[in-house]
Amino acid sequence: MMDLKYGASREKPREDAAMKRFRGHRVGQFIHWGLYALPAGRWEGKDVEFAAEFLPRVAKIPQHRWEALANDFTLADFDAERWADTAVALGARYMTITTKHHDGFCLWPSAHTDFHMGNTPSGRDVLGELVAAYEARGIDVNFYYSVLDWRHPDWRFTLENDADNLAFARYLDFAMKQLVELAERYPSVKGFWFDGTWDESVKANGWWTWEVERMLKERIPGVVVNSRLRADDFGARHVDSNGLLMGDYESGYERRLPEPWDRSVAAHDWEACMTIPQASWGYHQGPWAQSTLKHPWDVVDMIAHCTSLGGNFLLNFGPRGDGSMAPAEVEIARTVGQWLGVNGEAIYGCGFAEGWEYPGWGYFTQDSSTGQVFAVVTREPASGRIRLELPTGMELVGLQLLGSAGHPFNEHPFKRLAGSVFEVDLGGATSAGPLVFALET
Ligand code: FHN
Repeated sequence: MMDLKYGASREKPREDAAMKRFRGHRVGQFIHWGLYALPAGRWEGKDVEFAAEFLPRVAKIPQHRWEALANDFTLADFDAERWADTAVALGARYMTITTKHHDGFCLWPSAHTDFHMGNTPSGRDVLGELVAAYEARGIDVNFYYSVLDWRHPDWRFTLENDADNLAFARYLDFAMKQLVELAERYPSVKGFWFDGTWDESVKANGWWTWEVERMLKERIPGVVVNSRLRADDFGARHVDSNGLLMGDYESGYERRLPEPWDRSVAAHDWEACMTIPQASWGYHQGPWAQSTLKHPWDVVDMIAHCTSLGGNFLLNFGPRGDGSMAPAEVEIARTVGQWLGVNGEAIYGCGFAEGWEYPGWGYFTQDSSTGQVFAVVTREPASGRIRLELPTGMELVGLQLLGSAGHPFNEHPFKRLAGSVFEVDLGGATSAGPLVFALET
């Protein structure tokens, strides 16, 4: 083991109450909202087929024109309560909101820049309103913060000379002040989700990422911090030079999930984040994004996939420029949430089912407190039958289709094929979306 000053702070996952709470959530709502929601991927009449939040870079928009968007950010249809209702409809247990994205615009009235919500026509503290609305519904709020800042004069991608070093030291000081401000203004925040930390400049300052984590943990007991913040003494990210995870959970799964049979990921906490359209986080009005919205059952599949490997799933929403949620995204939230309303037992508080092999037709999940195992059938075979392979030597005593108490299906649910291998005929089982069975063993 190398002696690292800024490496991982532990070898095993955290087991305190705040971490267990985060782990049990399994389903979260990510929100990307900022000035980019106004042009929504279109500039001077032309659709820019790239993530909407990258519009100022991709369309090479002069800085003064981008900043002028703040005058149009009137919040005409923004209602934090309605956003929080969408999270409830989705069945989300936590929400992660972009306090500042790469363009530097802040959703709270920061004392350290003038590029913030307080200087828009309404002057409202959007972040404060969201924290209040979500917490009133029992939903934890986490803050996304982009360390990368395209607007700040002291930001550097690389550090080529002393002048760069000096400028970047000022930048890190500015970012630290903003983070202290966020922690002090909104002390009920449950987690910080860092982004924009991949550039050489940040990697050369692993000490700062370590210091940020320490500062947040000192100010907010139990706060949960993602691995993406961290770099060690040698610039290794997420995982330090000794192979240990930095931060509290691995946050590298972005618009991708681990292979469903890769049980190695279940050794630590992790979270995958996912867009609803193919590739935009901020609201993109063009057909490029709107024609690729995911089907709710794909989302359910991904939720079960993550749960089966002990990970959380953070589904992104991109509210529109007037502050309203996009109706198509609200609809997806409702359908996924209805499924969770019936089958959430197999998701919330559940994780990796030790000893159960990946079955191909879906996933096994296991309740971390009761030990109850569930089979989530997201890909029903054409045969209408699934092969249930239990850990060797285990007996299947019965099956209960969630949400179907009294359904005749439960009277003839399975037959033995050999040893601990059983077959379940799905014929006759009806449900809105993927079927879930609680297994009695
Ligand atoms: O560039 C960003 C992107 O806009 C979005 O915020 C995602 C969310 O994980 N993170 C970055 C890319 O890694």
